[in-house]
Amino acid sequence: QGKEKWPRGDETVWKSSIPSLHKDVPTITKSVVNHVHTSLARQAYNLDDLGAYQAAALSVRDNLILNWNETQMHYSRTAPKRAYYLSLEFLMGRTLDNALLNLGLKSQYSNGIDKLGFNLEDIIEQERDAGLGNGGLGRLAACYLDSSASQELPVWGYGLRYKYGIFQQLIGPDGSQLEAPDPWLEHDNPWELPRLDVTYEVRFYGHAERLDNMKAIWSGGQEVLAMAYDVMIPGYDTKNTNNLRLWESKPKRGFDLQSFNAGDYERAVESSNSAANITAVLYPNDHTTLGKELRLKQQYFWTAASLADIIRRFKNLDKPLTEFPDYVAIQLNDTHPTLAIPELMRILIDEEDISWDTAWQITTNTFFFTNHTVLPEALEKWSVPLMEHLLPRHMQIIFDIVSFTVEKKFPGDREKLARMSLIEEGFPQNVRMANLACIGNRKVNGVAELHSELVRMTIMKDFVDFYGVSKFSNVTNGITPRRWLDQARICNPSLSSLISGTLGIPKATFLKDLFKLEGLLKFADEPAFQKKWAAVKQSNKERLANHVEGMLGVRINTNAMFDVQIKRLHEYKRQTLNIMGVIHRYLTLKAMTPEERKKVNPKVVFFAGKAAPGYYIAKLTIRLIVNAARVLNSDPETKDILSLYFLPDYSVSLAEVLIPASDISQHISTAGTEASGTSNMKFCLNGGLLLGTVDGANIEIAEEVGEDNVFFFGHLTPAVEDLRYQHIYHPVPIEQKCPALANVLNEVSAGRFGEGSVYEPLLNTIRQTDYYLLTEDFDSYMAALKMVDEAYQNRVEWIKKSIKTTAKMGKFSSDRAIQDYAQEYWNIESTKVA
Ligand code: B1H
Repeated sequence: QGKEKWPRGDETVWKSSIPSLHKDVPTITKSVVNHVHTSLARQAYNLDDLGAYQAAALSVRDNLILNWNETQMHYSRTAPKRAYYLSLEFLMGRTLDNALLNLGLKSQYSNGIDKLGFNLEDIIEQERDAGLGNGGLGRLAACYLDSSASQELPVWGYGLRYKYGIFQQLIGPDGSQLEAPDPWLEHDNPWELPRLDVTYEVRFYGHAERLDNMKAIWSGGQEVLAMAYDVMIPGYDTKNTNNLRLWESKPKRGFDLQSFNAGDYERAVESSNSAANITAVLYPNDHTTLGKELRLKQQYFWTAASLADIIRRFKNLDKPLTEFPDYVAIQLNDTHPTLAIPELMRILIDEEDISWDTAWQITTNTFFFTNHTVLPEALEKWSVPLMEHLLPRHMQIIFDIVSFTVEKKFPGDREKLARMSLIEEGFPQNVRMANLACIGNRKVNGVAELHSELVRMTIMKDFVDFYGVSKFSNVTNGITPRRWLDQARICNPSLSSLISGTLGIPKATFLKDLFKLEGLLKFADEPAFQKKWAAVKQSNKERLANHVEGMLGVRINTNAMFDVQIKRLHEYKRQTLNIMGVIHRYLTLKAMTPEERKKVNPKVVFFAGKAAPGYYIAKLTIRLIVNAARVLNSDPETKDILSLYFLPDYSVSLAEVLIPASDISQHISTAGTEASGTSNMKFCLNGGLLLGTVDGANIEIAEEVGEDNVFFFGHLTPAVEDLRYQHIYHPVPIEQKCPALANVLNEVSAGRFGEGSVYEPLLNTIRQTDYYLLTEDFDSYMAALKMVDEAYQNRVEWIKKSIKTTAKMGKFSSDRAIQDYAQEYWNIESTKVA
């Protein structure tokens, strides 16, 4: 087919018919109206905001497609080495605003939409978030795609097209979290292109018969189809537009003909339902593994389809497979895609007739592995019987990997072998995915300096001895300044315009080189600049207040300090510590005279975040926050100086309103538990100060902005293990250890915030083992909060800290992070589309 002459027909007709970008206002309005009339089959008289959004989105999409086409053509022609980012989660959020900013067409579209009688900011709000992820890990993947495209790097993402993304969170009458399905595709999704012609067959179950030469034949079982959907990823200020390919599962045939002919219609559609189920829903269990067969099916389905696609593209180059690693680098985002390792081995050995050693050579030179957590409950293990049942050939290959690698090197050392083995002994045996990921990769990295050190010292210690330390390194996470600085400020005067005006450089300059923000340092002491800086923060607080009013129907005091903790609910992140601190503050205020209370600076505390549906303790924490909020916000003595809000259904687009409005944000994980954190960077980039523990990327943020510009508290990582040991073997009653916290627990228990007995299981986690060390850190936490209060009293000093914080965020651009990966790991280069 490729050898045919093209275009077919009359070349001049083709050439003169190629569409061009909608760039100027008349062209834009024309294309929007065109989509209203044709794509939507509507007209001016029956167009609402949703319809206007859809038409505008389709018009912007036209532009993206043209750039996307050119980019892909350019990559095919120049055949550069490419990198692929395999992630089970891409937490993209909304697209319209981001696409307009990256295309540099926001003001043109705003004018055009205005002319048609709509308001761009309003129609932007019509878009549903693409919530195909749980939290930081998924949002990181989205930031990395933006940075790859913006830096003109040939990078594609591969993921799953879940029909339902992260669940919608509702708050029930008793204050508990309720879950509802996320209907993100209900209004159709203009940002994806179904590729009916890009499909692969993926096999499950069946049997694997070994032949000689280490080969085998895998046959039988169930076959399902993977179909591609392409999502265009526009770079900022460049034509380069990369691709995110998401797979949907489909039955190979509509229904099973044999059962159908036998008159058993239910059975006939059963198998097609089971195929469609694979990509039905995102697993919402951040940081825990359930060992569920459907999840393993998701992982294999996705890695098999992605690898087949990557290999097909490589084969177009007409190179021998031994050169595969020269043209392909594959980054594994956590252990979720680890099956790609035995899958590539299977393809090379069974289908391509390559020897085991050469296949292993190719495989281990292709993959790179990022670890995102050292928490034991998050380290994936799959039971050997389940693997044997679902993926019999892969299980054989994993056993072969064991005998050809680790066992060959340490035939004697049984203990070391047991620790390093891919197989954990037990009933049943388990496959340790982190060990497999480590052995099958060129490089392993953690996501912040401390975390990478912990990876080397704990979960990968034996492998460091085995391979040498150079295989293990660090790439500190980053965030895209396009979404998290430029776009997060949709109101005027926006922070990015203020920065651009002050530095006298165009926005694009510092949005592409975030270190340029350092230029702000010399304005930090200028009263006029401080005033403007404070005005931006104030207007963002007003915007948040309006948003909350729309959401909850309450009016927030925007003269108060805004204190924000927004992230997944988890014991290690210690939202419980925060809420206990808030209650302590409340009790302290209640004990004051009215005169004393008048001197207190008002404060509003915000929480937002989802709990995994089965995570009982995390859900109790939400319930306590919501019920405490009801008490605090209706107490006439204190509500003007302390109020509390739990904002339901936290999402990327809610974060975009919350983050720019914060004065102080909290990142208070037990030391050594939060691998990096990325919202900490987003808050600081927006001039919010940080209250946190000495953990994850907090440490590197403090290194950049200086310790006097952050509020640190709590025990350090090396102390944690010993403290836990003390709690188990030499427990001290909480009344003795931390009377202030004991008092708070007693008040909760006594029913001050609704039926006390409900909270007992939560309170007992603190009273008993206190694994996350709340009793150890509470006093220093309260001391840190006091320092925050004092610092906020001196507003000018606070504003200076805020300016200095933003100025020093250069390091945390995901552009820096992605350059690290591109240069140190993938060995790929930028290639600009002319
Ligand atoms: C992070 C996860 C995670 N680490 C399992 N690990 C999941 C693990 O569905 N699962 O099975 C989902 C997510 N997520 C986060 O990654 C870290 O906790 C953050 O500290 C870090 O900033 C983020 C990005 O590296």
